Amino acid sequence: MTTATVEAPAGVPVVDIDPFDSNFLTSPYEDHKRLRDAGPVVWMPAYGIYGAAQHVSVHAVLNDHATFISGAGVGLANFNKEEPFRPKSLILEADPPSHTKARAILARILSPKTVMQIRARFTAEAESLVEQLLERQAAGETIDAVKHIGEAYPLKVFPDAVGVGNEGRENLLLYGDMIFNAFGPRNERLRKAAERVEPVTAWIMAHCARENLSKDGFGEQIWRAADAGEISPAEAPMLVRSFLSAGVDTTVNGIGNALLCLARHPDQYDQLHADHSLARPAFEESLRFESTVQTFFRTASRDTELMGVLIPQDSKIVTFLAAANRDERQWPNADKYDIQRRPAGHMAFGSGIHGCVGQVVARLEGEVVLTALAKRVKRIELLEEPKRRLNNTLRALASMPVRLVPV
Ligand code: 4MI
Repeated sequence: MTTATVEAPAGVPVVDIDPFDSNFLTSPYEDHKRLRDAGPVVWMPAYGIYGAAQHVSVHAVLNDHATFISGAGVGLANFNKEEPFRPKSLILEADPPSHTKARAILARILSPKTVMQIRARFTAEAESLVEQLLERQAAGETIDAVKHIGEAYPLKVFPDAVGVGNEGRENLLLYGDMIFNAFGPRNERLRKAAERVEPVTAWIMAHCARENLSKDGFGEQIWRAADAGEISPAEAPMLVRSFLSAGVDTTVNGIGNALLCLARHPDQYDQLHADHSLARPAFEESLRFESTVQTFFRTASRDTELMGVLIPQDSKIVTFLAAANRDERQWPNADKYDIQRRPAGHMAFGSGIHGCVGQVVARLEGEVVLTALAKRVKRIELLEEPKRRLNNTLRALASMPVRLVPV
């Protein structure tokens, strides 16, 4: 569903690629290179939008939050012109000063101190999951690294930490698929995901209510911020919704993508197996190499110039986070997966004031899962070609049958 009606602005490189097309989403990396090589800022006639795919231009957009705002939506839709898919997020789809207030509350809850408190539990869950999977495999079951690790682990530890009960947690995956599709165009992919929007949204919003959250979780801490008058009682469920929106499908696929990288690069897995302290840098390199959130948009709040290109007020610009993370101008051997790399400055968590507020928890999950595997598994063998789950925003997997070769 393309709407190529807006004329190309003069002097801007034109790239006629549809970044929400199935072929693009299946293998985006050659098209990412075309986008980068066309220039730091390009015009994409398929949607009448600007695009940034080089590391330098993605960084420039994300670090000028006054010019490139989030309040008009961080997907293709311009909320100043069309109705949002759901009530706007108080943090993702907001600008200062209201963003600053919401951000401070979430940052306090998801702090390094919190990570110190949850670390032992997250580690124990990762170890017991790997142990249990090795037993099931020994009993003849085939392990699916997407379902049994990538999905199972975050669906256990994160809702536990937020304070959500066990019943119906699969709604978190359905909701994630929906909202991340909704950042793209209203295509068939979004229509399919949104078929179940009503029951799934009802489940999510019910679990944002105080009485349905445990007394010791992140969700209750939001409600205490409302008690303290930092936010209104109407805002509290909306901030809990941000946990449930951003905290599951992202780490599910971050872990899934990392496992696929390690299965496809056995020499790299060997290094991790020999030195467990590589778990954290391996997860980081996986985020660079296969970035979970592939794209986010901004909207120009005024006429502006970006790296020599004039951008009129109200224009949408898509930042290709995943393309920035493979930019050969930034990364030597950008297309090489190398867990020794330490890719500081990657864009997988975004950059600037909207940079992922949950990244300390995401990194903890990645680290402890990879550590638990590295200890008990000497090789991850792919039994079949993994299947992708195409999503307008996420680099996502549907299944990955593997054999975990025990030590
Ligand atoms: C980066 S992913 C993401 C972040 C925030 C929200 C959803 C997705 C939200 O709803 O606040």
